[in-house]
Amino acid sequence: GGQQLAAGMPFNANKEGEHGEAAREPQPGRTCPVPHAAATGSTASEVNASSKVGNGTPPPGVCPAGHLDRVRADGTEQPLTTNQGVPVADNQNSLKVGLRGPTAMEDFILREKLTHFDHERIPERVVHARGSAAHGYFESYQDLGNLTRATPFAAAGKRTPVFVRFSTVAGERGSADTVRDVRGFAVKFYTDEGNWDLVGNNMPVFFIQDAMKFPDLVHAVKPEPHHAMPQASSAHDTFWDFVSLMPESTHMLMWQMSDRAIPRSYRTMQGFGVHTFRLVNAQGESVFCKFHWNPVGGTHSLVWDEAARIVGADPDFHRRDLWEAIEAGAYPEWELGLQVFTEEQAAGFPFDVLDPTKIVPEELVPVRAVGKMTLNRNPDNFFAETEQVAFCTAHIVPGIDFTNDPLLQGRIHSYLDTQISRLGGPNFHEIPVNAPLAPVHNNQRDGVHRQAVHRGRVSYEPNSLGGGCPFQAGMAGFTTTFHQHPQPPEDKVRGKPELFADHYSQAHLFWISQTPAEQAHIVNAFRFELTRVQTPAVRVRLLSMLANVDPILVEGVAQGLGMEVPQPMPLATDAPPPHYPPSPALSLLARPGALGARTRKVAILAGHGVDAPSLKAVYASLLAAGAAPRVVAPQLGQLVATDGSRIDVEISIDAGPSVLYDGVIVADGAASAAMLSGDADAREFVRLQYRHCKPMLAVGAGKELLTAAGVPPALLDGAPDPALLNAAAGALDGALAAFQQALSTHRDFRREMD
Ligand code: HDD
Repeated sequence: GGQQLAAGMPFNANKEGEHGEAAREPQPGRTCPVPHAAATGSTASEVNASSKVGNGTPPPGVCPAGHLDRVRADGTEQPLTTNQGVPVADNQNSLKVGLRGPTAMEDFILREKLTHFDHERIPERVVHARGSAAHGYFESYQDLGNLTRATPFAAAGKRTPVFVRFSTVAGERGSADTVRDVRGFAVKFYTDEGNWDLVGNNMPVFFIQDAMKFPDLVHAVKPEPHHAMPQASSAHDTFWDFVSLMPESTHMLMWQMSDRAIPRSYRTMQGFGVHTFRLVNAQGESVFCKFHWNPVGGTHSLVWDEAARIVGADPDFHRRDLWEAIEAGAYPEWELGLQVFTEEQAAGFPFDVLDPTKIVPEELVPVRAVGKMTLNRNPDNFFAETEQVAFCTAHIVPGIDFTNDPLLQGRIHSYLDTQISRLGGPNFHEIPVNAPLAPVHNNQRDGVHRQAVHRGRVSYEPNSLGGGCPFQAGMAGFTTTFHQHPQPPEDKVRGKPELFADHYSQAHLFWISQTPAEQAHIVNAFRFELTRVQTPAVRVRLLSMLANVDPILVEGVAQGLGMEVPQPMPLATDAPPPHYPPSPALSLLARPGALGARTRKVAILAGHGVDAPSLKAVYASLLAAGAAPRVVAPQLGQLVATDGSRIDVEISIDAGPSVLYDGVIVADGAASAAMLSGDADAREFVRLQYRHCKPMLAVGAGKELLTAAGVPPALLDGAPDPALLNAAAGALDGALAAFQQALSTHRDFRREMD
């Protein structure tokens, strides 16, 4: 069966034991012992599969989230109290006038408890309500002082604590993780000179060019207002009605209909700052910059059928993946890449760098890796940290500056503003997870739930009674002041620059940069979404937009809808469109990553009469490679092997269906194979693994299940599918190596294109 954690070892050494959770071993004399699988010897199925990966040893250096220590609460061995600290002797019964009488008004204990409970919820985020977060640090590879004076880049090896929240956009707080959607990728750097929030997405462009359209976009994509459907989905009329009237959204739609919108994991998606920003050095010199987060684990996605099934099988799929990887010590990592270019270079580009619907192709400006972010500590409390964290694009630090991108300009207002209703007032910066590590001194005062206790009678500036303090940072030799980059003044105007009107060239660039399998997925996604659209005219209009992107794309989509390709939508500009050569970096397959087999979930399907030695060898080999194997069988309990030994089943097929695994190994043993072949759920399991292009390995007799599931026998016998393997139990080594190799590339779409 599964390996268990050494008793008493915390899951993650970056996070000390918690009341009721990580107190793995009851201390002598404890009055509230906590049961735990490892400590109590309960079945392996209660232990997270991924707890088998890594040992949770933290890297040296920054202790993430150490600044939250002062507010961490721990009830271990403490008596229950009211919020006023008054001991509570009876937490079961309200105070009544006689055993069968009414409750006394004076029962302040009951009333306090109910009142607090009644107000437990706060408004969810107006977008990006569903999310998961973790602590970690950013480490700079070098001193970037020539480009920026921002302190995270001040020296090679310098570490800056971060808190990162990933999210979907459209769904409500409790919606499923694997829906087709853009993912938020928001990073809060607690820098020496204040908090810097890089509030990005997993796609480098956006739907709209001007913040003026953001409320319209969100109203269109959110559930329709009359019946509040559909949840967490863009596949409905109002979304496609809006975007089909907004040709500037075309490029983003290509990304959103691609596999980027159904990532395998938060750990395997890129992040982008989207806008062009500025870097400013200590001399006040500035360059333009685009921010990229590249996952060390590579970019991997789900396939649509799988994503849709995971919504049911595990709505917390991404949340769980992130949590488990960190608990297991397999810390997710991203390299920060910069595309740096000058204002003069930008003037020569065939697009406007202030237009957030455009990328700067990597062929034009290479991405330079400047540091690495590591997430190595899960939050202690979801509400206190993940829910209350407030990211604001306005939060920049000396060395980073805005540009005039009209979408960014609107965001600078919106994020700060929204927190005031979401978090209940203007003091949200005092909530521990939001509070900067840098000291805060100013004359802002009061407001709901003010925490700071300001001393003295001076709360204005200039003052002489307070010695002029706090003084402007530019005075007294302070160099840490924030300089706005100078811009020449122009007349006020509502409008857009001419280059913003090229809506299709980069959509075409994206299309021609995809592999055939990725192109097929894009066509299918458009078909799916537009089939859900009830209004034919909206479909026609959207097709007329796609007709400007690529003929093969629009024909594929039209065919799936049973429609003719309409006339292309009139262009918004007469200027000849720029021509872009394909950009291989835009394909997900360009980044297989360095994860190898680590943290990949592998099902080992087995039944009674399984061959124990080869199953154990497979299990040990996967564990050694850092993968997370699980023995999956038709039902829980123990399997009796051919040699009479017993093997723990870790999860049943119905509780751990195929879509939750990155690959499958069917164990050897004639009786086991026969049992599984006769089981409809087992057949469906391998059929889906096959269809979802996942690595499969049949050991010895296990091949029978693959055949019974309909895997073409010709493919099984030496045909060229490197992810479809079978091997005799005695000759496993080569097959296991090939299986792990296949795991590292995640899935093989050639099977799908066959
Ligand atoms: Fe936004 C949340 C990313 C355009 C207004 N946005 C939010 C979050 C992310 C993004 C990741 C969640 C942060 C978290 O985890 O708490 N948003 C983007 C990106 C955009 C973008 C990459 C385009 C490049 N957003 C955008 C515009 C506006 C907003 C144009 C308004 C003018 N976004 C908001 C918001 C939210 C938000 C309403 C909701 C909750 C919050 O801010 O804190 O203010």
